[in-house]
Amino acid sequence: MQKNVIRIIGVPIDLGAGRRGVDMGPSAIRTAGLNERLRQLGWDVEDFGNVEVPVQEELEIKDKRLKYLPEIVKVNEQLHLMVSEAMKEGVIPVILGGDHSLGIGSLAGLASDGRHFGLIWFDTHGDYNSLATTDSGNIHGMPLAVANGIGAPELTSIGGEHKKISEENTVIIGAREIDPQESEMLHQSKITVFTMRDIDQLGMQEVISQGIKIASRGTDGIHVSFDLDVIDPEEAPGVGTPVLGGITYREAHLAMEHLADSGLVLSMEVVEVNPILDNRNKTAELAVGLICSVFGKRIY
Ligand code: B3U
Ligand code: MN
Ligand code: MN
Repeated sequence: MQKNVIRIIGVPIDLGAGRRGVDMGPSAIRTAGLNERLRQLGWDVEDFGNVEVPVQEELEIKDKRLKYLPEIVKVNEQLHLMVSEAMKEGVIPVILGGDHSLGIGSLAGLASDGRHFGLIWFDTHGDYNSLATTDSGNIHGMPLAVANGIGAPELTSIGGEHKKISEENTVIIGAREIDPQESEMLHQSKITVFTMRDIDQLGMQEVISQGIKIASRGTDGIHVSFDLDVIDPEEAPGVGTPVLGGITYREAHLAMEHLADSGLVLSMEVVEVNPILDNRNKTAELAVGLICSVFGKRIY
């Protein structure tokens, strides 16, 4: 077990998203100084570079209801192997996106070797669509469903036929835009959803405390999947899908600090940073700050 090692894995993919640009996310996050900042916190950082992703201009969409399916399968098979390897070696994978379709591979990698992890999914969206419910055909709207065994078999079978998450230990935080059928599917599951309304009523302090309790009950630790679009576009303009009414910079950091205090974080991904829409790399810098808060940065 190498307890003090963080392994960076970039996934420059935007094939799962409706809009171009989040493929530049890993580069923007690295440019914002991630590796150096983590080293200053005392971590050994090894950067494994990027998973290879084909260029969108060279591809054609074969199925409009599952856009770029074969390519997304290939990328996620790679990512699954890299995350699985990192976990085996006892290092902490930090995955830089890229669109949220990469969650399919990261969760499959985490679930390898029978690992039983809790999941906290920060997102405006439910990411719980499938072929039966998607309007867009964009696979970044599907990873949570896929991880729960719902969706195209090419996707659900990555890393094996089993479900990759335990619904009882899965929590969405910050939801404010869920499609009607997606909402029905989520209600039928045992996934806990804390919407923006819940955060307004209870406060982030209470929501993250409950979230950590749910995600840690009987599990080996917690994976943090952070879609930057959960933060209000005022503070995080550079995201794939900006939606008004998100969590604040301060609420996001508070949540990350509680996760750090829990000592339970196994791994993390930050996704949907879109440098094209960003303001002087502000959103990528915010992403770096959040990762540092999870991995031990203290104000005082
Ligand atoms: N639920 C919609 C929109 C969406 C999901 N994730 C993002 N957007 N970023 C869909 O396309 O499935
Ligand atoms: Mn997402
Ligand atoms: Mn989202």
